[in-house]
Amino acid sequence: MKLFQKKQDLPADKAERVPPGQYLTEKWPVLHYGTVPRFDPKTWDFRVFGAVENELKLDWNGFQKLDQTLVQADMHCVTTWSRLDQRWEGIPFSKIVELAKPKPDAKFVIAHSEYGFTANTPIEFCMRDDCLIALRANGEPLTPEHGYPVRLVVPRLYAWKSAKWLRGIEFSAVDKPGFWERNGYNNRGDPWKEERYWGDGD
Ligand SMILES: Nc1nc2c(c(=O)[nH]1)N[C@H]1C(S)=C(S)[C@@H](COP(=O)(O)O)O[C@H]1N2
Ligand SMILES: [Mo]
Repeated sequence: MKLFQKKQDLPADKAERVPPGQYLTEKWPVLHYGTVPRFDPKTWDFRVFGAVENELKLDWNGFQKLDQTLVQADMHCVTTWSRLDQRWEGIPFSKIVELAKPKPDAKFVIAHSEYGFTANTPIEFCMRDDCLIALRANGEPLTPEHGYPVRLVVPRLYAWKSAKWLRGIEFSAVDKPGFWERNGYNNRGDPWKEERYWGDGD
């Protein structure tokens, strides 16, 4: 098996799942800015805040006890690799919505991760049933490089929105461009529209 496969070399059922300008990879590359944070279950907490009826603050035990789901989804990185059929397990985003009750003016979801990393996403991409806060990937707990203990997964957008080492979710009426969005990446990042960098699709 080649590590990277071009779209024209794939069977039709796979080729149609690869967005324009992307290659398929069998391995799972690691991509992020900065160093991998250490996880301490005693001090870790998860906050849901902003434009919500019920702010939440959960410790590691409380977070793990939330009902979990399994999502199979493709993953597309703006650096042009795509992986098909990742199997994610974790808390469905709808569970966060059910508990926190975003207000009607909440139009954006801001993911907050370790070291102040943030990523902004229009709320409609998080409201789809394939969005979750993952604890496991492909049958195993997330590895430290892939976001342990938890990461956001927004399959419909480029993977930079899928914030690793997630510590909180903010609902917001106003958009707040995140780390990559302030550093040249597109504010929305729909792979099917090739919204890769500033100016694409404007
Ligand atoms: N906290 C944090 N999460 C992050 C990033 C980052 O720099 N910091 N990079 C993103 C980018 S650019 C990509 S492509 C994906 C890659 O996920 P992976 O390393 O699990 O493949 O993580 C995203 N999540
Ligand atoms: Mo990326």
